[in-house]
Amino acid sequence: MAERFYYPSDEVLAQANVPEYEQRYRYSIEQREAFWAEQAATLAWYQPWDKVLDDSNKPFYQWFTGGKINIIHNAIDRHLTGATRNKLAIIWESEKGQVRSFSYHALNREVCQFANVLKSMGVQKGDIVTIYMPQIPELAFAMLACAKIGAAHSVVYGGFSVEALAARIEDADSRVLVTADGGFRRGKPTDLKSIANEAMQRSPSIEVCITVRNNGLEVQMESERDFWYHDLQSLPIASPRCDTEVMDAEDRLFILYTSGTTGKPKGLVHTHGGYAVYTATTHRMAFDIKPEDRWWCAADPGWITGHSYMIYGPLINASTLIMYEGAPNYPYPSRWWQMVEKYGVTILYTSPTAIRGLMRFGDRWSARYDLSSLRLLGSVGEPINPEAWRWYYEVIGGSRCPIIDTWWQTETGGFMICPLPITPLKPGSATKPFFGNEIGVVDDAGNEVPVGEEGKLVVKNPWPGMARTIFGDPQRYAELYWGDYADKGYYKAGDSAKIDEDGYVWIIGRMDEVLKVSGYRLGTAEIESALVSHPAVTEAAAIGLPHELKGTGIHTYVLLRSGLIGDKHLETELKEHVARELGRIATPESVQFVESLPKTRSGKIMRRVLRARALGQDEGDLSTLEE
Ligand code: 6R9
Repeated sequence: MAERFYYPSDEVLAQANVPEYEQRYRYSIEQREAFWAEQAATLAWYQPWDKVLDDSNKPFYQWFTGGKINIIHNAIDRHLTGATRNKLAIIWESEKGQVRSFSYHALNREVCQFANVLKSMGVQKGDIVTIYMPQIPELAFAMLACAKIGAAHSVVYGGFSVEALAARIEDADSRVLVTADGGFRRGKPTDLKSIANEAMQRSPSIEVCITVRNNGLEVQMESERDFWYHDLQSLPIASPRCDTEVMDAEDRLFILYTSGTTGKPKGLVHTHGGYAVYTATTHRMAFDIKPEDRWWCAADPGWITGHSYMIYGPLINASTLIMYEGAPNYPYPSRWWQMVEKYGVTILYTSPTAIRGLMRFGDRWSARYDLSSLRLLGSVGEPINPEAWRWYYEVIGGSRCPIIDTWWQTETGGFMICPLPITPLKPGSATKPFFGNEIGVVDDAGNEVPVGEEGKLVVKNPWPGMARTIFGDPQRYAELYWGDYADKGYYKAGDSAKIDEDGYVWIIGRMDEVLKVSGYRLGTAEIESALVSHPAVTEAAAIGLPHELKGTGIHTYVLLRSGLIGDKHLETELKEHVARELGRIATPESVQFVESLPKTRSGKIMRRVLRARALGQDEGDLSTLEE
C-alpha cells in the first residue's frame, strides 16, 4: 500500500471543474444539505423542493421532497433550445461498422414517438416496462420514453437468458416487454426474441411485446401479443410530440435487478429527483465534463453503469456519448482504439476486465491509432490491479490522463469513492470519498478498524442517489443494508476494504455470496439454483476463484442424483445448462462432482471452506461444520 503517487499535470489542474478537494469536501460534510441543494439547483425543476433531506423514517430516506421534476426534462427537453439542440447526443456504431447518430433534437423525436406508442399500448404512470435488448439506440429510446411518461423501466441485460429474464418479468409483474430479434457478437447474430418468447411462457404477465428489427433473424411472433417496433413508430399514434409527465422527486424512475445473497434477484428502486442530481453531479465533477467532450462509457446499459453513466448522467450534462455494440477485440484487438481515433473520444470509462483483455494483446494495437484526444480514463466494476492500471495509464493514456477509478454499486446509483482529476493517484485505490459522503472501514460492532487493517466498508450518511428500497420488499432493504449498524445509521456495502495512512480507500472485494465475474455481478445462489434445475443434480455449490482476465471465475461443486456418474460429457452439459438458464457470463469454469458439501449444522453451505480448499489455504474455524 506504500505506493508512489501519480500527480496530475499542470494542464489537467488548469482546466479542472473542481479545482480544490479538501475544503470543499469538508463543506459538503458539514453542510450536506446545502451542498446538495446547490447541486440540485443546476437542474430544471417544475417546482422547487420543500425539504432537501427527509430522514423522518430511517432508513427510508427521501430527497428533495415536494419537488416536481422529470429526469427527461433535464436529459432532453431543456437541451432543445439554443445550440445544444443540434449537438450530437448519441453516436452509435455496430460491430460491423454501421453508424447511426442522433442530435438532441433527433433523440427527442425518437423518444416522443416511442412514448406515444407506449401510451397507446396502455402504459401508464407507475407501470413497469421490461426491456431486454442488445446495445442499440432503441434501447436508450425505450428507457427514456418510459421515464418521459412516468413509467418505470426494468432493463434486463441482453446477455442474460431465459430464467433470469423470466424471474425479473415476474417480480416486476410487467405487462409490456420491449425486445429485439437479436444483436451481433463477434460477427454472429445473437438471438433474443426466442429467449423472450420462452421467458414469456414461464412468466405470463406480459400482454404486449414490442420487437425491434435489428439482426434480421427469423422470429416467432404471436398475433394479439407481438408487434414490430418500426411498424408502430410509423403509425399516426407515434406522433413526434409528447408532453413530459410531471413527477414527484421521489417517484420511481427505474428498477434494476441485481444479484444478492439469495437466488431471488433484488429490484433496486431509483427515483427521478435524487438520482438525477447525483448522477449529473458525480459525472460532471469526477470526469470534469466540458461541452466539447466525447464521452464513451463502454459498459452495457443493462447494468447500473450503463444507466447512470452511459445514459442519464451524460445526457443531463448535455454530453455527446458514444455507444458501441460489439466485442472490444473484434475483428481485431484494435477495435476500440480505432473508435477512439475515429470519434475523437476524450474520456473512456470501462472495466478492469476489458482493460486486462486488451492488454493481453500487447502495445502494438493501440500504437497504430492516434489516441491523443483522450484526456481522462475511468475504471469501474472491480478492483483494478496495479499492472492493468499502469498499462491503461501509460499505453492508452500516454501517461497524460488521470485514471478515475470509481467505486460504487447498483444500490448507490452513482460514484461513492473516486478521485477527481486533480487528485494524486495510487494505482489500485479508488482514493477518497466523493462529496457529501463519509466512508468508514469498521468491525462488526461498527467501530473503525486501525489504519491499514481490513474491515467492512460502510457509508455513514444518506446521499441523493441511494436506492430507496428493494421493489416489493422494503423489509429486506432495511435489514440487508441498514440492519447491521442500525444504531449508528451506517449503510453496509458488502465489500471489505482498507484505508491507508493517507486516507486512501483500497477495496478488497465482496464479503457476501456475490461474485464479480468480468465486472458483472452474479450471486452464487443464482448459479446454484440454475444447476439444481438440471434433472441430474440434487445439490450444488458455487464459489469464485481468482481468474487472470475475468477477475473472478465461477467454480462449482455438484452432487448428482444417485446412480448417476459424473463424466466429461455431463460436465459440459451442466456448463451449457447454466449458460442457457442464466446467460453466457455465468458459465462455470469448472464442475466438480462430489459426494457431499461442507455445511453448517443449520444446513448452510460453507463456501468459504470450499474456497480455502481450492486455494490450498487454511480452512479457518470449522466449529460450525456439520461433519
Ligand atoms: C458499479 C457496479 C457493485 C460491486 C461493489 C464492488 C465492486 C465496483 C469498483 C468495485 C473495486 C471499484 N466494484 N466498482 N470494486 N473498485 N472501482 O459495479 O455496480 O454491479 O452493483 O457491483 O462491484 O464489489 O460492491 P454493481
